[in-house]
Amino acid sequence: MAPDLTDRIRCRQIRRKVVPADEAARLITNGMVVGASGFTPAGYPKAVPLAMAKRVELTGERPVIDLLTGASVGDELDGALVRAGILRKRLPYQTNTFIRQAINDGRVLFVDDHLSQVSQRCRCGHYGDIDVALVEAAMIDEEGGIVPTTSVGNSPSFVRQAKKVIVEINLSQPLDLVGIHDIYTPGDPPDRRAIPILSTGDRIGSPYISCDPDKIAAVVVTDIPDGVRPLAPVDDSARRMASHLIEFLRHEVKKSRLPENLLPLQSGVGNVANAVLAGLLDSGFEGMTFYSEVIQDSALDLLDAGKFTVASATSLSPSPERLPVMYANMRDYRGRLILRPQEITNSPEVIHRLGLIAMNTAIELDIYGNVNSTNIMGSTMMNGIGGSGDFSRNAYLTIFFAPSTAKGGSISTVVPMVSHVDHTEHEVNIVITEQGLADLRGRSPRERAAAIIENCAHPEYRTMLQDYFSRAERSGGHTPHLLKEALSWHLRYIETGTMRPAQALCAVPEPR
Ligand code: 0RQ
Repeated sequence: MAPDLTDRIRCRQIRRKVVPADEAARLITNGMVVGASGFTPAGYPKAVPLAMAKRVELTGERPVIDLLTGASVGDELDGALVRAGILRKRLPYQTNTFIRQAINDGRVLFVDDHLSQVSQRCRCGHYGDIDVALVEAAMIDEEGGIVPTTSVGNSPSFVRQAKKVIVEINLSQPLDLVGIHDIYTPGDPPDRRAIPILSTGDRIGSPYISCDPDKIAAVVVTDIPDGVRPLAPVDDSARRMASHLIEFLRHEVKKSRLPENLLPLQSGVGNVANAVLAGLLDSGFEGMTFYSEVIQDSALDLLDAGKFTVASATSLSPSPERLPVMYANMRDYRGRLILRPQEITNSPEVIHRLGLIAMNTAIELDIYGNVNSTNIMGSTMMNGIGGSGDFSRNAYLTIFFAPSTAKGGSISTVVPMVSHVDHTEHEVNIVITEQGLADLRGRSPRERAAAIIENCAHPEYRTMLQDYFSRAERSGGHTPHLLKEALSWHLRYIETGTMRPAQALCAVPEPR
């Protein structure tokens, strides 16, 4: 029996546009630019992309498109389109194994833009015209207002700019999501005004995305759940990083550089970020707020425990076990949980005004505090810069975490010179590994190197790094380096699969 859609699609005119997914998929044709909802496998369209991939299988007809989203999306979108050979270009962030492979093979072009900037660039035509906005919704109201589901991302601007809109009403997403969103679109230069957010919980917009009903070309009904990702259990390394963080925050409060309830916190995405945030539960800090991008399990725990009084983000991306629990509590979160467009959560203006404590994870960091968040060995794309640049450049305090080694200890994440740079020494204030914390504020490059090597490097690599630094220091310069050797640090891993035998090579002085 067909579901009763009266409470999900309240506009009668739009209810008549419900079609099967394959019919909606036919509206997306070769050469189109598609702007889709979705942010960290939450709130992305599922039925239409699956139908597009199916059409390739059945007919051999293969439209090739450019796909813009909020951030990473689930396999029903990225995975299905890549496997079907439909994607030409993709931005701005991804975490799917198939698309990552295609990007690194050169089969898909990837644009690694800052997440805060995508909406503006879309409105100002930097990506060309948006042909179709494909957005997942919990509900469409009487006037055609689209209520998103578990993420907002760039959807308001995609809907505004697109020639036509396809909506997926997802019945697996609870109607209790209605009222959680706060949709606000800033003006563009030269008519931009201040974004009026003065504290984490301020609501400045409407609970839906405005859309002319005539622009909605099709509505598809589905119940495929968000393909959220499991989170690794909190391990000893993460516990140690969290305890270094908490000790540091307590010290800053004591010195009156932070208020007792801290400043609004931002936390990155992934296992490390989630695990470190978990440490705040028993830290004794109360009355904290969370002004971030993504809400994962630990942020929900802090909200449930009342440690966070309010949490603002653009996406709800808990682990699969936590998803039904979050849905069940959604009504209770109203008033304490706000989902905003990513150009607002990641707005440099708001991040700077609120004075965030930004906490993100690095792939590697160098002895001077430059951070690589994106490219393994300087060339293989992992996920993308995401929002880390938006937060790190504009926060009150910028903190980067990394376990001191990767791949079972065979790689030191502290290196002489990062193989790719996303965040520079100029914005990185604090680095934390399980070994310890280096406070880089007010420190010269030579002072930074000494602190990072001493406090953060793994003991197995510390001597190598000290040896490198002392020889580089003797060769002079403001930021002393032995260029050939700094690069060969990475090359040795490629050649031998481990950095450990590098000890001998390190002893060879750099020709001057
Ligand atoms: O790979 O699982 O195959 O071993 O990288 O590493 O330790 O599980 O860490 O899940 O927290 O992700 C930086 C990628 C960390 C993420 C990054 C390998 C490691 C493992 C993942 P395996 P972990 P996490 C706002 C903030 C950029 C965007 C961002 C990220 C895999 O945090 O994408 O910050 N950040 N956004 O083994 C080789 C090294 C390595 C390495 C780690 N030095 N060399 N492999 N790995 N270091 C949110 C958004 O923007 C949406």
